[in-house]
Amino acid sequence: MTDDYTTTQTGTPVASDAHSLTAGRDGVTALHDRYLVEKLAQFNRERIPERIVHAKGGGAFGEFIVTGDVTAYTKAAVFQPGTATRTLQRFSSVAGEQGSPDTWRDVRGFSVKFYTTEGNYDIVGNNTPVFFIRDGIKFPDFIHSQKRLPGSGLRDADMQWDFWTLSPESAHQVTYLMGDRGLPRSWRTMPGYGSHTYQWINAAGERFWVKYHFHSLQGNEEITGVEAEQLAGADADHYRRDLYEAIERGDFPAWRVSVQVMPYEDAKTYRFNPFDLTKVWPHSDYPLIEVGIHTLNENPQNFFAEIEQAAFSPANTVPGIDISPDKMLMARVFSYPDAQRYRVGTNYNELPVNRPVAPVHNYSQDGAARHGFKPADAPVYAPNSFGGPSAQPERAGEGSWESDGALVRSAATLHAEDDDFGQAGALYREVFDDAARARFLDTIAGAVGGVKREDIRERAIQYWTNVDASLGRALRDRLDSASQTPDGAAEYVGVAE
Ligand code: HDE
Repeated sequence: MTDDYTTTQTGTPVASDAHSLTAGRDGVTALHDRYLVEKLAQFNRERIPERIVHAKGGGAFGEFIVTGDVTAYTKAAVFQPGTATRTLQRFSSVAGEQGSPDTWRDVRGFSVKFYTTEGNYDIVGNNTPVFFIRDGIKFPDFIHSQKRLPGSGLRDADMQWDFWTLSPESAHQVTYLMGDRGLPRSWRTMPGYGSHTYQWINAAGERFWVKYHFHSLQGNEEITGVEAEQLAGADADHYRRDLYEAIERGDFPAWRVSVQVMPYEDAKTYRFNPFDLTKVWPHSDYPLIEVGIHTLNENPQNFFAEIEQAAFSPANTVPGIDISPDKMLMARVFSYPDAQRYRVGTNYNELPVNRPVAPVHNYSQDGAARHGFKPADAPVYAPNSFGGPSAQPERAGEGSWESDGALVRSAATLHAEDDDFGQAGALYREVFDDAARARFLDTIAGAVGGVKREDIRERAIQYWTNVDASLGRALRDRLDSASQTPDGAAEYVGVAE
């Protein structure tokens, strides 16, 4: 007899790994076979709900080392010169389910958790600097349009393009998505962005607006639509495997982290709304300032415990860092902890992967699966006369901003150059080269070619005409010539899916 014997969940040795208890060899199975019942019941509960977005992903642990000096802008301990902080990063696709191929064209999630001495700090961004919408109230509609039809369970070009063309603020992000950025070669060879504008507060209490950029030290590399489709069939886990294997062989991927910093007062008079998530800030106005290097150097030991149950949230800020008046960001700080209470459970922050290295002092207690507790004589309410924790505002280092105070539902802003198509057109004309523009036309012709309803297809042509008039004409020509060949539409692959 060895010490490596099978037990029930409560530690009792079991009689068999392979044979249920039956009344005779052909008789009925005994319900009182406790191990059989426990084994089947536990198995039925192995899955937790997948993330409603960003379900398919992978990740690793790492280290962030500050190489620059941004003390003039933030007092956050994690960004003080020379500081090294352990991190967790998760990459993901947005629309596909857990088993979906990594190389379907999509935006990629780029989430980093910093286990700082002042609490967990999460940057939950994407590999694009902008987003499809600018008000969180539209997010469920947007995601529904990118997922599946309720009846057939199929993805559908009509609903994707219907939503996008009725939401013209999506043009900049759709230009990224349909361009090369939509198909990275690997997670290691793509950039990351905090995307939103965040707030930094320095030791003197001065406030700044910042945007985060992560530039891959491996360089940016993309794949073609054809390669992506081959990979989707040959290895649905291409990105997950690539990251895991690189770290196993000691080839640690790294990113240079920089920020653009806007003085607090500039926001009021900047030519467009600097809190609009559909816009980038030109580097000529706000150049990049290096903060540090982020390196991934340790694979998870257990994918479920450490990646599936990882809970990233833009609500996890630390002293010296706060949010901004971006409506999307304000919706997100509610939504993520809410999703995690549902998906992982009320006490998700007690799990090792989510637990901060900073001490936790507060009056929250109980709830499903709670295992941490305080001494029996610790006070359970505040204020109290028994020495429990009390809030210290000077330690919290919160930010703030002025608002006019009136409650409204409005898209209006006071900035001169707020529009939907300008930056999308600049991306197409000034950032893409000729070859990228040609690939882009192929991609949108394929995607719009999959739209069945004539009015939606027409709106899609108008949408791209608004981005760039010559692009709109070229798209119309391509779609017209495709519809003249009997099976022309079949030439186009549904690349948006
Ligand atoms: Fe998310 N998003 N999101 N999102 N998102 C989630 O959180 C949500 C948005 C992003 O690696 C969910 O725990 C709303 C922008 C990433 O685990 C959920 C809005 C950006 C991840 C959620 C947005 C993102 C998520 C799903 C509109 C980039 C994966 C389960 C206001 C700047 C995090 C969960 C990981 C995940 C909500 C928009 C990135 C439902 C309401 C913009 C990388 O809470």
